[in-house]
Amino acid sequence: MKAALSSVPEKQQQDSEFLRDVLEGLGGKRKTLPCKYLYDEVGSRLFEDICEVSDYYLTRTEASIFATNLKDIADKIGPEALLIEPGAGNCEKIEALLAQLESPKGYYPIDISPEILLNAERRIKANQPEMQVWSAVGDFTQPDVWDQLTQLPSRKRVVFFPGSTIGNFEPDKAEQLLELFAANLGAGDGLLIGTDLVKDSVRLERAYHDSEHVTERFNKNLLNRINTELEADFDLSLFAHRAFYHQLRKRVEMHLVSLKDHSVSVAGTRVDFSEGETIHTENSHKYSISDFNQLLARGGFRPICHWKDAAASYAIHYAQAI
Ligand code: AVI
Repeated sequence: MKAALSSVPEKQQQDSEFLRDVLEGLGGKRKTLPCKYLYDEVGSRLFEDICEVSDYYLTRTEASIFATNLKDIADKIGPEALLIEPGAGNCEKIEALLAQLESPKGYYPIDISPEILLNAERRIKANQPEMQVWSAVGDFTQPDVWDQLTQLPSRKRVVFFPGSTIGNFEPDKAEQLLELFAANLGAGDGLLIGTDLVKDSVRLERAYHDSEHVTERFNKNLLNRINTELEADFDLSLFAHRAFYHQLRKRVEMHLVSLKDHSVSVAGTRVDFSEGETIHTENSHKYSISDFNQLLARGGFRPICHWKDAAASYAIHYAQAI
């Protein structure tokens, strides 16, 4: 398995990549920051809080679809499957599914945090001592973290990708990610994936601009992170959180809006903001069932079936690699 903790040169490389991405993003005509940087320790905790707020329906709706259809889902997957979870985090979502499967061959979680994986592995082993767990530390969008899969036994491999994380990828990147999944599966192997469905913009916008202001703190934390890690002097009170649904692009966009003309220093580089100018921090794409089926097909999968909640807010899809 991969090395457990990141070494000093690795950390320096991550820092300089962060600086490069921030200067590049803020130096463009339209300012942007990659959404992956929202998830430092504080940001990850804030995201967990978002999942609990009542306006953010995604997490609890997905959980209820799983709870209602667990047996059906397990039957679709079939016996002796190896489950692979890219971006597994605390592996919480998969536990019930693993317990429901017939003679599972094991679990292959992939995550950038070795500590999180270790804790998750311990918990799974405590609850299901027979379960084989092979953890892979790394970025799941990189082909090398998938390498060890070829040596593992299974009748069928199934990639488990819940949480509507696919929505945070631009459609062309989402297609590439599905292609990467498919490249690590054989024909007939499975993909179980959660997506948020297109719906009325009021409900969508409320989910990303919640009344408890947790998403606002999550978004603004990115500026805090840049201040702390890259010696910048963002004044958080000069930015407002904005989230809106873009009907044409079928995505919720998250921005930080400058409230007045001012300048910020980022590691010695001056960045000018005019009043109303925004930093675009995240996209969350919403799919209809047919749009997502088309994306699956472009990514190398045959859509088999899907499960929805009664209000058709959210879907869990099962597809097979071609
Ligand atoms: C992680 N991801 C699926 C969340 C979403 O809904 O796009 C991230 C998020 N951003 C703001 N709220 C939640």
